[in-house]
Amino acid sequence: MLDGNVSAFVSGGSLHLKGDSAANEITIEQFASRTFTVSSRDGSTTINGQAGPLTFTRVGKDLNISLNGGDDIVELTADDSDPLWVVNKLDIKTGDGDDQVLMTQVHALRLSIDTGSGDDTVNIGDSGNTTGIMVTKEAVISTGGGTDDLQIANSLFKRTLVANLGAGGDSAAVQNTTFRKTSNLIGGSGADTMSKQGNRGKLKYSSFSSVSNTVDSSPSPSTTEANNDTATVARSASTTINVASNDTARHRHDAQSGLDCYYSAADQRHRRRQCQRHRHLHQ
Ligand SMILES: [Ca+2]
Ligand SMILES: [Ca+2]
Ligand SMILES: [Ca+2]
Repeated sequence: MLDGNVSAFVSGGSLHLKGDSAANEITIEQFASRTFTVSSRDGSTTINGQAGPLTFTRVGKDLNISLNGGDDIVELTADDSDPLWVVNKLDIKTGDGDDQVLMTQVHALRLSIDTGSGDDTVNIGDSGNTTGIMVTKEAVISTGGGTDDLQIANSLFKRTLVANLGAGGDSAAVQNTTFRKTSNLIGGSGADTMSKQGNRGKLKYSSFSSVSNTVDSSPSPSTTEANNDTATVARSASTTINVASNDTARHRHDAQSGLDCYYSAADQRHRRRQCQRHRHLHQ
């Protein structure tokens, strides 16, 4: 099958999700304590050979996600009033390919994200539109080679975060996030850019060629073509996005004017559902 299969099983109290070499796209939600529901994000990725969603109970330890090659997408999402809790370690490896790791309203004891090679995106806190993650102990993020984009917003790291963007001309944006212990953001080789705004605590950064004290909330109009691009428009911002057939466009929710979002056909099914949840949340 084009978008492959993710095998899922609980072992020793941990939920393991293992992708194949195809572009696996999954969403993980939690509707009861220690229980995770895994669904296909694109309608074609299967879970244990089934269309899904599938629910796994008694997950008292780790959430262990390894998606292997292909342009994978994994999203962990919940509502403000009821965050998604990982009792022990949230461990995500997305391997080769241009991957996306998306998180909103997540709590974890420990965090490890490794997106491997390729032009990867890690977006925690939906570009500042929602709460991101609270990590009680150590957090490590590595985006490896390729032109990566790391966004962290509205999050709390009770101990250290070490984030390394690896080789390539990467970008990072950190906003409204608290670091209780001295944390490190490392640009690595290549011409990397960083923007930061509204953070608390100590965040050291190194190997960035450009640092801004403002997270750009009104990006200039962008044109995305040819590759598997991702364009993100901040809240209340106005822009024009030209979306080619294989791209993902996301126009952000505007809390003042009400719901205003549209998405490319590639993941329209899931995105429409998420918009409805946001609408409900803000009413
Ligand atoms: Ca894969
Ligand atoms: Ca990758
Ligand atoms: Ca990189």
